[in-house]
Amino acid sequence: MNTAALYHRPESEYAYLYEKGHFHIRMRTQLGDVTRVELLSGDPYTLHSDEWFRDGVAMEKVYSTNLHDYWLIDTNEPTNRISYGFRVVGEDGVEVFFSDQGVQPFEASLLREANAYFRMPYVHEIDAFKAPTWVRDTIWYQIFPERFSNGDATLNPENTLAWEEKANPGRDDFYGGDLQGIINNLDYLKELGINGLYLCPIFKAASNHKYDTIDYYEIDPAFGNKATFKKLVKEAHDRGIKIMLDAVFNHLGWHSPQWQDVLAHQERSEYKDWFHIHEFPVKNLGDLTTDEMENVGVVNYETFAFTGHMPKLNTANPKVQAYLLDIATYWIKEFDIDAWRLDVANEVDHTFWKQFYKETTSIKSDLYILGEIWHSSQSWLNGDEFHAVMNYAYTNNIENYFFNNTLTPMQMVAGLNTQLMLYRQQTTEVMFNLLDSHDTARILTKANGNKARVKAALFFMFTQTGTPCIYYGTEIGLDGGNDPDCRKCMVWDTERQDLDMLNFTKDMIRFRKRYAEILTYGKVEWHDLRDDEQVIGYKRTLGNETLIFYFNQSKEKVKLDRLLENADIQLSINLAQDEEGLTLQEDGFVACYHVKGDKSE
Ligand code: ARE
Repeated sequence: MNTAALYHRPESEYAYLYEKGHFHIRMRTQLGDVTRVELLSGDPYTLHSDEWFRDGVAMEKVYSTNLHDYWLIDTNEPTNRISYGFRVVGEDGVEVFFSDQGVQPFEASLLREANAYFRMPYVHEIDAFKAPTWVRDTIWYQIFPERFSNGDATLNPENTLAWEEKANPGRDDFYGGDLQGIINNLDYLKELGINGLYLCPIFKAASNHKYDTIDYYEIDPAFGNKATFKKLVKEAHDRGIKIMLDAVFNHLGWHSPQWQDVLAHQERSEYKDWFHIHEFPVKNLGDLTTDEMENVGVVNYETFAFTGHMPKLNTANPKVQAYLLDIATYWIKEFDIDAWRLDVANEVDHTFWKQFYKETTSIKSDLYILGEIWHSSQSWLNGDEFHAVMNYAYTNNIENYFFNNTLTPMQMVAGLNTQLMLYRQQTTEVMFNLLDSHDTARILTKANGNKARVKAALFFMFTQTGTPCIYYGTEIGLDGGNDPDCRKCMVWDTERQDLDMLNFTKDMIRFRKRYAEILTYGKVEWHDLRDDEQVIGYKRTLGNETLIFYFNQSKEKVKLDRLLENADIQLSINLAQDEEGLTLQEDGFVACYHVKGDKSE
């Protein structure tokens, strides 16, 4: 047995309170190296008693990656005090005791050694990672406000182009999208089936994307005003749709009064410590073009990326903290928003985010705090900063399998499981799963126009644990390359919408809602990963209900196994019933619903 591969860490994603009475303990072993793991646990104050030596309880091997197997047990200790260790049996028959003191040959005498055990001295519910429960049932829709719908042409900024005037929008184009345009289409969104709306920034800013904030307290005049926004929130809430705004707290915009004051007064500015300025006079880049601004290289003040017009805020400055926290709480208190998406979240200090979490959730206990982080994010997901992140690191595996063909089925599953094992179960349940956004090429373009692959990848994502997001326009067949091409105007002319895709998206969202319980809490079993054929078969099981899925990305049709004989097909593409029974055509998938026991249940 490779004992060096044994891993566990208390008070982490390896040992945490999932919910009252359910303490999750995970243990990691080298892939294929261990046949059995038992948990030996009990109240540390009963260690002397004979009952302590009751047999270990078998843990279940729940996930595997390309390197490790992960074992899980859902346990509980009535006194909330837990000492525990692991009896590990290797494929080679070697038996060890793995505990706080490392690895030793398994000897009964060891078990009486009080300090040998991992400890959860007292499991406090108040310490547990808590995520707002409404998020688990949310299906998100992301809107880039400038390009969704022009509802009030009187607000059009100067040089606004006609809607869809350019097939490929330019970086500095304006098309007049606004909040009224969103209000006008809430019934469209309701009918689509989404119940969460993520709006890219809407506060006053100079650009069409509004990530270069001028005034966080004002709605951008091209988008509308506070009255319109208040109406948008109410109309959305009336339709059961939650609202998430975009907080750009890593930096301010060039035209913000604070930065303009620095440019005017330099070292005498009252805002000089609001930023990271290395030397004065601060370089005035005001006359650069957008492209020049976005590639200024290293200047004498810190910026987002090398974007000169986005000076980085000093969020360690108490005045900046107070300013930003007031903004964060203002839009909750005055407009009843439900969530904040935090821009460039990984480059703002943890100290500030801990304050942010405390202040905002004290006003709205079920606020959803979503960090924009493109990589593994354990440091921000311990329950005192964010509830979740935009789960690019997880969904990249789906993209690499379905679109880029750089992963086999087994490699994709290994990548998904690697990410899943970084977080507590309750975190995974509210992760924001997306396959594209305003920062990436659109999935139809990533799939080189192969709609069947887009449907398969979306459906695959919709059947995983975590809350899925549709980027505006995906449902009607919008394509687009990297930013700014991924920000085309929404197509409202039904003659030019892909209605097949629209109906599929509605069916997929209905499917997700119908089976929300299984798709959130159900056990995952990969029962058919055919690396040589690019076929994936897996099941989600909860209680006596099982969903069975097949995805065939090969160019051959695949005969589906007997599992499907008495299944009700719930949603499928490219599924054929022929003399051999059910076969799945290339680039297809099927979801079937098979209840063990009484079908009428
Ligand atoms: C401009 C250029 C882009 C360029 C970008 C960064 O147009 O081509 O990639 O600068 O140099 C906003 C506008 C963008 C504009 C940007 C700067 O929407 O159009 O882009 O301002 O003017 C990283 C960050 C991530 C950030 C992306 C853009 O980690 O936080 O870069 N995303 C947020 C917003 C953006 C917004 C900003 C930040 C600035 O969502 O819309 O941009 O407020 C890999 C890396 C990621 C990287 C990602 C994308 O996956 O792992 O770290 O994200 O690529 O580049």
